[in-house]
Amino acid sequence: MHQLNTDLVISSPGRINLIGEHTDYNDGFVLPAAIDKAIILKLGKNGTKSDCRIHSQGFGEVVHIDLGNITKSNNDWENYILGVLYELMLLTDKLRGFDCTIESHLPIGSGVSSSAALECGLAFGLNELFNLGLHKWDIIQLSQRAEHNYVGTKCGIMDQFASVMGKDQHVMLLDCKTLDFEYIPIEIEPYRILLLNTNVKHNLAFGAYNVRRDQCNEGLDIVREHFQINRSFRNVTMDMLNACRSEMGDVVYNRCSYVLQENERVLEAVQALRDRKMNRFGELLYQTHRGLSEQFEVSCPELDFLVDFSKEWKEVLGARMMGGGFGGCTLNIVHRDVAEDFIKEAGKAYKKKFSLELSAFHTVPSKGTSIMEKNG
Ligand code: GAF
Repeated sequence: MHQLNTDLVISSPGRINLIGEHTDYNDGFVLPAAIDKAIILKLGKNGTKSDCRIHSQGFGEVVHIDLGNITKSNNDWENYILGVLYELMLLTDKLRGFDCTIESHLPIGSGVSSSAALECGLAFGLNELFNLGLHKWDIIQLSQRAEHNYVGTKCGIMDQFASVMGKDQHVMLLDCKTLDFEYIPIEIEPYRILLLNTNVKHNLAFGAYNVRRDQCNEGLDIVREHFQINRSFRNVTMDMLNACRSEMGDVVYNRCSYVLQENERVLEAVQALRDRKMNRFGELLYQTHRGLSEQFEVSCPELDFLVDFSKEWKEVLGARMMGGGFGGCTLNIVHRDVAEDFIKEAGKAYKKKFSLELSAFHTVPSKGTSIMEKNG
C-alpha cells in the first residue's frame, strides 16, 4: 500500500441522547451530547486533481474515489464518504485529491452514531484542508443531506448537530424547528451515564426508520385537513390528535401521540436537570422507553430486557433505549458505587437470556469535532 499523506488529524465524536428520541425530524426537542469516543481521520492533500484515497483501518481496505465521477457504491461505509464528497462538490470548486485514513473508536451499529461522526469529521477536515469557508451549520446540514441522498436514511439533524457542536460537560437542548440551542451543564454526581450495548442490530432498522417518519407525516397531514395550522408538528395539540384519532387509525395515532408526549418530556427533563431532581429525570427516561417500545414500536426484546433489568436496581435512576432503535445501546443513569456490579450482573442475565455478550461503557459529554494535530 502507498504511504498516505497526513497534514491534519481530526477527532469526530459519537453522540448520546439523554431524551428526545424520534422528535428531531418532527420539529421537536432533543437533548444530546457528543461523547468521549470518536472517529479519528488523518487527512492530507495528495497533489492530484481528483484522486481520493480512503483507507478504512476497520475494514482493512483502501478505496479510490474520483471527484469527477462520484456515484453510489454497494459498500455501505463508502456511501457516507461519497455522500459528503457529492454534497461538498455542489457547494465548492476548491476540493482536490486527498488521502484519508479512518480509525474508529466507536462501536459500529451501537446507536452512538458512528455514521454522523464519519460524515461530519470528513466534511470538517476537508473544510480545513482546502479552506472551503464553510461554517459549522453548513457542515451539519450537508452531512445530513449526504445521509438522505447517499445512504437513504431520512434522518433528522440531531446526530450531526451533536457531533459537531458538543461541549465538555454539557448537554444541548436543541429546538429542531428553529435550530436554536442552549448548552446545559450536566452535574449529576454521584451518578454516571452508562451505555449497555446489546450488540444486536436487527435488520428491520433501516426501512423501519423511514416508515416511522412517513407515519408521522401522514398523521400531520390528517390533522391539517381538519385544523388550519402551518405544516409543523409543533402546531399540533393532543386535542387535535384525539379529534382525528379514528381517521388516523391506531398505529398513526400512537406514533403522533408519542411525539407530542416526548417533546413535553424533554422540556420537563431539562427542568429536572436544572433543579437537580435526578429521580424525576430518571422516571422520564423510563417513560420514554415505554413510549418508544409501545407507541413508536422501535424497541426489541434485547433492549426491553435490559431496561426491565435496570428497574430491579434502585441505584439506577432511569434507563431507556437510545437512538433509532431495533438494537444498539440502552442509556442508564447509575450510581457510581454500584456501576461495576450492575454491569457484571446485567452481562450475566443478558447472556443467560439471549446467549449474547453485553458490552458496557461509561461516557461523559465531551467536545465536538475538532482538530487534534495540524502540520505546517
Ligand atoms: C437516528 C437518526 F439519525 C436521528 O436523526 C434521530 O432521529 C434518532 O435516530 C432517533 O431519535 O439516530
